[in-house]
Amino acid sequence: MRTIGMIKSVVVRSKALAFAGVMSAVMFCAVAAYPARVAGNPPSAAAGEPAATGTEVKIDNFAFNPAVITVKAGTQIIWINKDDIPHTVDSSQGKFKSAALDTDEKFEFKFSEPGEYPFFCRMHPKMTGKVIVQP
Ligand SMILES: [Cu+2]
Repeated sequence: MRTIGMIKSVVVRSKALAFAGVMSAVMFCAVAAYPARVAGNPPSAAAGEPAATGTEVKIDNFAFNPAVITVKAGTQIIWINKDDIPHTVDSSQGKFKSAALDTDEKFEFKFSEPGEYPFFCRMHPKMTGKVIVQP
């Protein structure tokens, strides 16, 4: 029947359009993320300290780096967004919550109590990390 043929072709065309939309969104993200990666500073392993004991967590290329950071109680952690898109830093336990951080914006939180503090980006919940606070 002709009618069915027409409906089918309309459905196929809208699927193709949706696919094209997704592809261009993916490509845009890839392009947007690229300059941030190139501009990223070299890791600062100053004073021969292991990288994971510093107090700065970079947000770059949709990831927290380092993802797990161990500090002494009383340490202030600074997260800095090096991506070209906004991210957040949210405690999984509701202990802290940043605003949306634009490029080069920072969020700071001082960890006074020993324990483990998982966190994530509420815009991209697959972005996760953890602060381990030792006595
Ligand atoms: Cu994010």
